[in-house]
Parts: sequence; C-alpha cells; structure tokens
Amino acid sequence: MGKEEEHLPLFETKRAKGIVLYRLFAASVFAGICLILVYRLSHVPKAGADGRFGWIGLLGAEIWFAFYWLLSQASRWNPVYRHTFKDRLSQRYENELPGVDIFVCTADPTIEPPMMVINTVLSVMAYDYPPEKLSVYLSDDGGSEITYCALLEAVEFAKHWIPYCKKYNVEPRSPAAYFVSVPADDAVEDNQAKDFVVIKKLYKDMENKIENAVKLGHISEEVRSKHKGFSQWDTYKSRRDHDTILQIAIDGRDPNAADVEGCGLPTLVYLAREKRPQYHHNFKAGAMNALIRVSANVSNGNVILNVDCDMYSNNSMAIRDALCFLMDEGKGHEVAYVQFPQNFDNLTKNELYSSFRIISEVEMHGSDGYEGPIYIGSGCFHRRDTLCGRKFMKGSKSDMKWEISRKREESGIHELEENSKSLASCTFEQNTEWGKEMGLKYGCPVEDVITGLSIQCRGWKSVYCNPTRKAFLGLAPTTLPHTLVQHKRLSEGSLQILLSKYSPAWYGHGKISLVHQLGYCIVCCWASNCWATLFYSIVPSLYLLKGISLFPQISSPWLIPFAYVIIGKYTWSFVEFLWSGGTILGWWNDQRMWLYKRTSSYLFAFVDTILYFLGYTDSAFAITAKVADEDVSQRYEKEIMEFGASSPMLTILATLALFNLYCFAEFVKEATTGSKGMAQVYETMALQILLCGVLILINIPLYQALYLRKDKGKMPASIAFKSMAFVLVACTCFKFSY
Ligand SMILES: *[C@@H]1O[C@H](CO)[C@@H](O)[C@H](O)[C@H]1NC(C)=O
Ligand SMILES: CC(=O)N[C@H]1CO[C@H](CO)[C@@H](O)[C@@H]1O
Repeated sequence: MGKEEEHLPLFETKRAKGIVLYRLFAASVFAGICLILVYRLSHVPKAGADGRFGWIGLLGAEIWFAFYWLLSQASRWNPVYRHTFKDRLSQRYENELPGVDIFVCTADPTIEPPMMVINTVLSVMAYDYPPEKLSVYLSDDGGSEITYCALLEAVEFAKHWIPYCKKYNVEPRSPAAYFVSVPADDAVEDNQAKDFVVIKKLYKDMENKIENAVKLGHISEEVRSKHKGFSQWDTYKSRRDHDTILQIAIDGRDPNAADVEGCGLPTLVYLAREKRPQYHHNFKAGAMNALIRVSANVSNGNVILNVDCDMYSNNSMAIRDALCFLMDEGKGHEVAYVQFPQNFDNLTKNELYSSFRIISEVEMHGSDGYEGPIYIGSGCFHRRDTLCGRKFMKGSKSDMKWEISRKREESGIHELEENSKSLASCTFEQNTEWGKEMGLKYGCPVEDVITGLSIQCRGWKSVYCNPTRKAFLGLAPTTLPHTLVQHKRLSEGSLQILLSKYSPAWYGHGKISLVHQLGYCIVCCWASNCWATLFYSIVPSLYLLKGISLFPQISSPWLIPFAYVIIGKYTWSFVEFLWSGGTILGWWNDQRMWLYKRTSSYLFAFVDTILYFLGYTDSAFAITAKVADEDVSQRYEKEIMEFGASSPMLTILATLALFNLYCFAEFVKEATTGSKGMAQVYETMALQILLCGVLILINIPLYQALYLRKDKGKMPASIAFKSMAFVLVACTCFKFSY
C-alpha cells in the first residue's frame, strides 16, 4: 500500500449540479409570492363589501403557504450526495473492524407477525461482516412466547441460511424476499440448484412450525418441553406485567456456536424487558434504552444499528457503507450517526398512497448539506458513546477499532444472562439520566427526532447515505385509513416537539445553523398546514356559488404572479418527482395524498396536540397493521383506493369532495341559465373555477368509492349519507345568509 493511498478518504461528497440555476428560479418564485401578497394587501374589499371575510382569510392562508414554501427551500438550498469506498475500508481496516450491535424492535405479535420479524432478524444476521463482531438483539415489547419460539426456530435455520448466503453470495438476505425474487427453481445455476431446494424446504418447515404456533395462539407442551427457556414464561401474567425475559440464543464467542459448515455465527439475543402496570414503559425509546444497556454488557459493540422489525436488510454490505463514514480518518470523528432512507418493499408502481420519496430523495440530501439528516428511528447506525450522551470535542479522535471486552471473557453465559436481566428492569432507570441525557429521550411520540436533534446540538454531525440499491426495505401501509393514521401520528409527534422544550426553534438556537433549524421546522410544522389548506379548499368554492370573485381577473396584470407561482411551483414539483424516480401518475397520486393528509391527518393531529397541551388527552403511540387481508391486497395491487371502515377522517374527506362537486355543479347551472354572460363569468372567476375543478379531478377515486364501487373497500354508506347531509345544510345556509 502506497503512502498516498493511505490518505485517500473513505467517502466523497458531491454538491448538486445546477444549484445556482435552482436558486435563481427559487428567487423568482419568491418574487412572485411577494407580488401575490402585495395584491392581496392592496385590494382588500371595503368593510361590509361581499367577500371581505374570504379575502382576509385567503391572505392569511397565502402568508402561511409563503412561509412554508420558504421553509421548504432550506432543504433544497444546498443538497449533497455521498459515495463510499468500501474497498479502501477493507484494505485498511479489515482486521480492526469494530463490533456492531443490531437492534430489532417489535411491539405486537399480531400486528407484526413473527415470520416478518424473523425474516428481518435473519437478514441482518447474514450481513457480510465478521460474525464474531456482529450481535443481533431482538427486543420483544409484546413479550410473546410465540415470537420467542420463532426466534429459536430461526437459530436452527440460520445455521443453514447464513452459509448458503455466503457461499452463493445471494441478495437480498431476508429469506422471504429472496425466495420471491428467485422466479422459478430452474432459474438457479446447476450446483446451486440442489442447495436451493434444500434451503427452501427448510424455510417452509420453519414457516409451517411458526404459522402453526400463531394459529394455535400458544406454544404446545411438546415444543415447550424441548427448550428450558420457555420456563421464563411461568411467572408471566400479561404483556404489561412480567419479569425480564432474556436469553442469549447464540453466543457468538463460543467456539461451539457454528453453522453447518463450521463457521462462526453472530451472537443472537432475545429480550423482553420487565413490564409492570405501575411503571411507564416509554414505548420504543424505553425498549431501545434497555437494549443499549443489555448489549453493553453482552457484546458492547462500538456501533449500534437499529431497524424496525419490518425493515429487512436489502444489501449485505450496508454496515461497510456506514463504517466508511464513521472510520474515515479525515472527517469520521465528527459523525455521530449515519442515516439510511426509509424505503418500502411493497409500493405499487404509482404509489397510490404516496411514499416518502421526496423526503428521501430530495429533502434529506438537503439537510445533509448542513448538520446532517434527522434521525428517523430506523435504518440508522450510531456510535454507542454519542447515543449515551458524549459531547463532541474538537480535535479528539474517536477510536472505533475492535477490542474484546475483558469482562465478557471471564463470566459464563448463564451468569451473563442473569446479570443482564437487572439492566432491563423497570426500576433501573429511576433517578438516572436515562431518557434525558442518556440514550433515547422520553416523553414524545417521535422520540427519534429529538434524540437526533440533541446529538446535533452537542456538536456532532450526521450523514445521509442513500445508495441506489436500497439498504433497508420496509412495508408501507396498504389502505387509506392506515396511511392517514400513520401521518397523524408523525405530524402530531413533530408538532409536540415544536412546542416542547426540545423545540428546534429554541433548544437548537445557537447550537445548530439557522438553515438547519428551518429544516427541522419543515417536519415540525406539518400539522399546522391543515388550516391554510382547508381554507383554500372550501372558501373559494363557496364564493363561486355566490359569484363573488376572490382572485384577479383574466385581463388584470395581477394574474401574472399568480400564474407564474402556480405554474412554476407545480412544474418544479413534477420535475423533482420524476427526477427522483417516480412516475407521472405517481405524482398525481402524491398530490392527492398531499391534500388528504393536510385536510384530515394534520387537522386531527393539530387538534389533538392542542388538547394534549391543555391537559385533556394523553398522546398515544398507535402502530398500524402491517399485513392486510387477501382481498385488500388484491385491490392494493390494482391500485384501487381502500376506504373500508367508517372514520371521522374519511367523513371530512368525503364532505370536502362532495362540497366542491356541489359548488361546481351549482355554478355551471347558474352560469348557463343565469343573467350574466359566460364570457364575463370566465373573466372574473377563472382561477376559482380552476381550483374547484382541480379539486374535483383529484377526488375522482373518492366519488367512485362513494357511488360506483360495490366491493368491500368502498366508502361506507353511512359516510355517503353524512357527508351529503353536511354539504346540503352548509350550502343552503350560506346561500341564504346574505
Ligand atoms: C434490493 O436488492 C436487490 C438485489 O438483491 C436489487 O436488485 C433491488 O433493486 C434492491 N431494491 C431496491 C429498492 O433498491
Ligand atoms: C403485507 C402486504 O400487504 N404485502 C404486500 C406488499 O405488496 C406486494 C405486492 O406489491 C404483495 O404481494 C404483498 O402481499
């Protein structure tokens, strides 16, 4: 190895091309926005005149949109892209790679089926990494015997699966995803074919055993008697009341722990931390903190990766990608965590319920140009010591290199299990800094974001790693209600952050850059978007009904800024969407979800947050089901929107959709039969007609679900009835109110 080679960095950072052009464009849109506001302010109807209320409301909405648009520029101003050199990493550090502890968190065996959890566990056990340095921890907050049993089955299967993966270098290494990706048995090469048949049969056997246990709902005596670990459930009362259950299912440092080819296996640990009704368990943050302590005792890897139980590893080299950042000689010591995007395995082609595409492909790269991406709670590699509260010091080199912990060598496995258990007890954290300065923070439904923020506020940077081949794939919700509930939870949690003591506005003040603070605010202000959007989708249509114009006439020069901003903004959003890999119809679907999220999820999130701060409700952490019925999946694959059960959120969406349809129909009737000429109507009302028309077009799937569809996923009849009644009452009142 030459002297120069030793100093080549392990990763490179590229700035986006054409950024100056984008900035010029953004500045011109901003000028347009300013002109719109000038128009609104200078043309307010006189007191008592028709449309004064609507006008002032629109002014408010436009000020909000302008503000939010400015925020969103923070994440587009300076995007950067990273590339790693994994070969340099192996050349320099192959024998000194640090220990990596992987946390997989599951919380509910019915919503998150054991087979899914096991596939994720197997995929991370099969990483291309020295097995003696790899440890996988499954945190089972559901405390389920069945999940435990599934893990024991997985141990046996892993002894065949891991050598198979390494021998044939298969990808992805989640067995379920792998078997789906290999089309027919004959597609595999000759000498692999035999092994393939064997491994697939072993998998099916394991699957049958686990599925049987799931159907039965408990573990049969026969299986129980085979493994003494099940005795830990003897004192189990319920999932909210049990002792710590911990087992080191594979001890990677034990020479007897080997796969069928005689190679070492990674350590594998099952943990269900103690739960008692009188102690708050702090959801996933509580589980993560228990894992941090237990893993420190068992394997004490320098790097911690955490993944949700539905996010399997799609790239066995991902650990090495992350280490390229953490071990880089030049900049590595500044990096606290490496965040990978959240990608989904089961999106349909046109992403009916939208995905986090723009966030992953655009906005996260934008924040990477400043202090770095937010921590999104899954697919993230942390340094252990920063997660435990260490501050960044200038000039200090952090040493990641491998060392075997002495303590570990001396104690036997049983002793180790016993003394680890106390670390996961309910009382351990009392009067300690856990949940405050150490580990993940408590008291917020999106604890990940504030944890990441506080790490950045201690002086660290983070890095966004988004290779074309995605490192982690999870499951996206497959029905509209689930999607809306998911977004309600996310936006509610983020709004709580904004109003809490950890708000990026004041907690971050002076510690992170202003642009980065704004970047955090994009997320934190999600929920607050509801009001302006609701106003814009109701009031202009309502005034259309009355024939009152709220926008400039076609012939007025003031139309130009409106047209420029509308066309400019939407053209850009379209280009951005296609550029980041989406489809045309996908963009249209994304616009629909934009509207639906804002008028339902965000509205409920906003109201609930206010109630929470007034002390009326308790914020809860809702997990959404990951697996759908056969019929629901079929419709999902055909991209037919699933409405299903009645809910207040759907009622709002249906009411808004019907309301716009009604206004438009009334308007057309008036315009064709009324006294005013058509030409004059278009002259004064063009933008309102356009807005109302677009709202109707985007709602087409909803009208179909209300009136045309017969399947189970249609809009329930009760909603059709309720929304129609609301619209008629509201419009009649308005029409006769003057
Ligand atoms: C997942 O990995 C496979 C290779 O095993 C690759 O072909 C595929 O594109 C990856 N998926 C995504 C979404 O990147
Ligand atoms: C759990 C779930 O709904 N999985 C679905 C994901 O999407 C694929 C196809 O896109 C379906 O086959 C799965 O059933």
